[in-house]
Amino acid sequence: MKQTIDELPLTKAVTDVLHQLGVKDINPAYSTGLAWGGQEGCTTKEIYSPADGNLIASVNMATAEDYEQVVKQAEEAFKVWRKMPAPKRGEIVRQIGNKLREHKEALGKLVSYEMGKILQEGLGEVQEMIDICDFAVGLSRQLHGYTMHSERPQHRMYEQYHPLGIVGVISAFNFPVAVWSWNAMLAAVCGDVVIWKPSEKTPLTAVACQHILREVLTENELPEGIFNLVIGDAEIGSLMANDTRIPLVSATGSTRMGKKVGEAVGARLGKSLLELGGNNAIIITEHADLEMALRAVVFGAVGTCGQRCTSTRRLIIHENVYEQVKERLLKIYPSLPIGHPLSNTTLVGPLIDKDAVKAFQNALEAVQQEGGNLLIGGEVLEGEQYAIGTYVTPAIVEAENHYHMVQEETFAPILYLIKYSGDVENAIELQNGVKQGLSSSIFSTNLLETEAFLSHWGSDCGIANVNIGTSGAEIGGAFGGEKDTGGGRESGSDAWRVYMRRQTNTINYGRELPLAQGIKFDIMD
Ligand code: UN1
Repeated sequence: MKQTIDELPLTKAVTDVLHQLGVKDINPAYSTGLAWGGQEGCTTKEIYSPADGNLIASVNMATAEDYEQVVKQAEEAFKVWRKMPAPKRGEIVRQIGNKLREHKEALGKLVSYEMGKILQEGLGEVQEMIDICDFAVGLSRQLHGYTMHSERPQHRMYEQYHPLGIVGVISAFNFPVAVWSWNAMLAAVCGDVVIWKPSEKTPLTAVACQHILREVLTENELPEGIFNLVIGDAEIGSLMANDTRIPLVSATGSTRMGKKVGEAVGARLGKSLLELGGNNAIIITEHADLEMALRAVVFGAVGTCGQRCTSTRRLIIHENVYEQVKERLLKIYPSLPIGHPLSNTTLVGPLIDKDAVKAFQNALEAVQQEGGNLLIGGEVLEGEQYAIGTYVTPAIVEAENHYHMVQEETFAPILYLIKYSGDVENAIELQNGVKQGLSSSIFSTNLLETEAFLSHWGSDCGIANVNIGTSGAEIGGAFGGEKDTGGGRESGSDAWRVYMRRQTNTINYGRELPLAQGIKFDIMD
């Protein structure tokens, strides 16, 4: 009988997973889909798990020459891929979705072990990949534009969407594979080829995905260069941002990184799709179902150890229920099981690395200096199980919205409690009173409050939810946000349009050549 993860020592389970997913002790710097490559003598980076500090495997880092090889291959592949009918490209994506289903358990475990999110969330991340594949398959039979009526007789107007070319995808450590798939699967059905630069902190899950893709590419006798992977540092990201051969760069990560990418891509008039920092709030009004709200708050604040861009960072609570909410949270937080992310009982895993722990501690120190009141948490756990130094206790701080630290996105489990009085408009003002604009939500059973929150003077975020937390969006909706979040939209709805170029076509099926706007321009000869 097969042993489950609970019966196996956790590290042994991971060894099996690496084997199943084709991750070697040392992995090459790039892949063009079928072949792997990289220069001799390049730098090698060792990847350690934030869960237990063990070396998982190493990767070679790509050089500028490696990058060049990949771009050349991608350019060639685009010429072939764009000619394949979109539903046929969809068929390839369907097969990728099926392979992901086969490898869901293994890839989910690797995501969990390399990134540190708990297994349930690792599996959820792979499920998002499967879901976007399904979405993209259906989309491959649509990719539709409008038709318009011409003012001229016997004329027809319509618009169509054509593939763009190479799409560069720069992804972050916190969703090491799902965000790439949102971009790559849509881009693929749109007829684009993709070059993926994963986070330097989590390249092994990317290597695993590349092996999964490779099976599909081989079975379908597809050429090199459709799905490419380049493992490298910020230098590779900068090459992509400045490269005129890459018409669209999609980048997920910090606002600081996004501004650099956006500036470089903008300077060459390329397109960028930016999905950057969030500073997401949940409003709890006096009409909220508090038990429901609390579940959403805790998942939003401590899920992924506060390292989702949609994590709940601020809780804006009406003064009439403030003490009650605070008391309940102070009861729940000490009971949260913190531990190895692959253990079935854990709800809070580690932070990604010690730098993140430092940032967590620094933020807590700074906010207290500003007047914040640390109610619970903020410790770095010690002892054999936590020896690696990446485990922290999630913190709750009473604070004011204008504090410098509250205005910042600290990628860690810190929840700021902010009190409001009066009506919901005051809460909305606080919610909107930050630079970022990704996700937001309100808990209330009062229609007047919830509709105000959703109105044109309500939440200014890309995502606004009612009686649902800020994190855990489904792939069917467009995902992204306003202001410092970068304005890009990925994933569902009509986000696919950014991966294509738009063309307006006017066709004359008559024997006259009337000009638009009634202009007369008769040539006498
Ligand atoms: C991210 O953190 O970059 O809504 C993406 C969510 C997930 C995606 C988060 N579906 O929390």
